[in-house]
Amino acid sequence: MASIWVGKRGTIRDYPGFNPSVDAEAIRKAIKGIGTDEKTLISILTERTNAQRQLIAKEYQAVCGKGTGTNEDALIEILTTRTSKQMQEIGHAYYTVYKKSLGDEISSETSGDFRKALLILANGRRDESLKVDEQLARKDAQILYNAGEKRWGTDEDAFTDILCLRSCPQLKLTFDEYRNISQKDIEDSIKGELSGHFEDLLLAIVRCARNTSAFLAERLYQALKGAGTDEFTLNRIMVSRSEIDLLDIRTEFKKLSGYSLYSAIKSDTSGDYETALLKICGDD
Ligand SMILES: [Ca+2]
Repeated sequence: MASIWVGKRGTIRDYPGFNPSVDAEAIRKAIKGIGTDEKTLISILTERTNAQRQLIAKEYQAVCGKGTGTNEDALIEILTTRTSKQMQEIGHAYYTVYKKSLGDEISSETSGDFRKALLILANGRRDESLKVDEQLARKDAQILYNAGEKRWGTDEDAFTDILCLRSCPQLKLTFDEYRNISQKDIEDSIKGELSGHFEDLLLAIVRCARNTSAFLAERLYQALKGAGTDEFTLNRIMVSRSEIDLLDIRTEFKKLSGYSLYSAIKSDTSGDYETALLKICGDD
């Protein structure tokens, strides 16, 4: 499948770009707690390397073993780390496979401000230009300040509009301006003003705007640490980022944990599963 988003910081070369079907499937699992049957899934993923297919099959088992219910963390992760163009392609893939629009599915499974923000992200409406506008950053920072810290209660829509629509470089500048105006970090204000999954989503957007690879490294760290392994998260990130920025994620992971992703996977997994993951990881 052709994609303009061929990563230069990936570890796997046999398949270019990202696969919207993989993401559509992961979203489906996140929303419904179940996937399609494994055979259908594997056939969707024929462009994938053998190692990747093994992982996806394993992921399917991990999710199906857990039963139903929306996995908000996975939903948040996918919707905050894909580009607008990718989200549009995921939406098409979702419709092709499930005969339902992604927006309708999200609407039926979520609610309130969380739903409103997810729908903007799912529609791929975030500005993707690399140009930044200092005046706009100051204006948005002031709007965020007025919508939260400065008033009693919170104007949630103001947070949603700015955080879901502005480009990542623009947001970074806005967060700097926000600090000047409020003497507070935007993350602290979000924690103080908002709550629940909506808070989690906006915090994820802030972290991704600052450094998506570091955000995903943190997710991997959480998936691997302690007893047991969150295979759904581990596999999803390894497969979906292997052609995009896994080298950067590896670097961030080492910074965060003090040890390599490779060694963490090696000590947490075994057998064919370990071999498949390590192949995707590349090396130390
Ligand atoms: Ca307030």
